[in-house]
Amino acid sequence: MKRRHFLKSGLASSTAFALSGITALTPRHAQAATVNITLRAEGAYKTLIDGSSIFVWQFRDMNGISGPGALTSALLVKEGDTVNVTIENRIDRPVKFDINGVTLSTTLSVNSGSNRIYSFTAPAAGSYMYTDSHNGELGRAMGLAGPMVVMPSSSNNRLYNNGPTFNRQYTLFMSELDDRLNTAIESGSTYNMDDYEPNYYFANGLSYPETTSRSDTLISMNLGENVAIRFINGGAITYPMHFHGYHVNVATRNRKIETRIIEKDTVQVNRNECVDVILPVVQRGAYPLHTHYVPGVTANGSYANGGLIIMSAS
Ligand SMILES: [Cu+2]
Repeated sequence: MKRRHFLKSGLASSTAFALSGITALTPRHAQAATVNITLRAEGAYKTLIDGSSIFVWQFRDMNGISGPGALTSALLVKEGDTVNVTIENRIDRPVKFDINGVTLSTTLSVNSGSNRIYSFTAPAAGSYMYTDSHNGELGRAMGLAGPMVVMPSSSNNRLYNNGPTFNRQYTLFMSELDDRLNTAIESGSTYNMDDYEPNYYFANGLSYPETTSRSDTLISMNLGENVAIRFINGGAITYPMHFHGYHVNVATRNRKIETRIIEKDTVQVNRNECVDVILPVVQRGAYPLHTHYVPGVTANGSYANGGLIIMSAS
């Protein structure tokens, strides 16, 4: 039987995740020149929207500073900061901490059961993603990735120095999982990424309607504001993010400034890509924002779940 064609009937009730989020990521050490962070790479069980419990990998912030939504970690720094990230590897194979666009103090991996410090100077302001580059796509599919937001040195309401201003900002880390992969890894088996066909989808680790119960995945805005939304593709598929009710301007793609500003209602976020947009709030009301990839708004075939959030303007 083709299990992907088996549709569950009815909507499962919302399941609460244990971790609280941070609205618009308050800078963690606004004045500090040195930021020390410890992330533990570990296996954990994630309760999904339909009640199933799935083995995942995650980077967990050992200082207890969780990311937005249900993410267990997120880095928020200011450009120029000295950042020391200690990786404690507690999964069953090596991991290598990496940030696309950032040169780290070492390119060595961390063996299972060991720790290693990766240091860097916080780069130019923008949205980044940290990953495990040792396990590559499989590592990301299992959950070893997270957002890093670098704020400009001179401002707390611009995407970068002299860049577009915003009244509020949201970080939306998009990801998904294929539970067959997770089950295979849990049992010590292997999985061919060619067979990867995800069946659960997340914004900040949450599946709709969970996204409506967290302040950092329920986009709340006021008429006349400009809202910055940072899309970070932490998965292994593309995310065409579709807005109802509004058009947005793409400001940057992987920190590269978009020179031709075009109003869009769908923004393609490719694999390994971070896309920052500015949304001018031109009308009041509540509108969905979701991936246009249809399975992306389901949970194991059940609609409406997954990567769907609500924007609400008053
Ligand atoms: Cu739609």
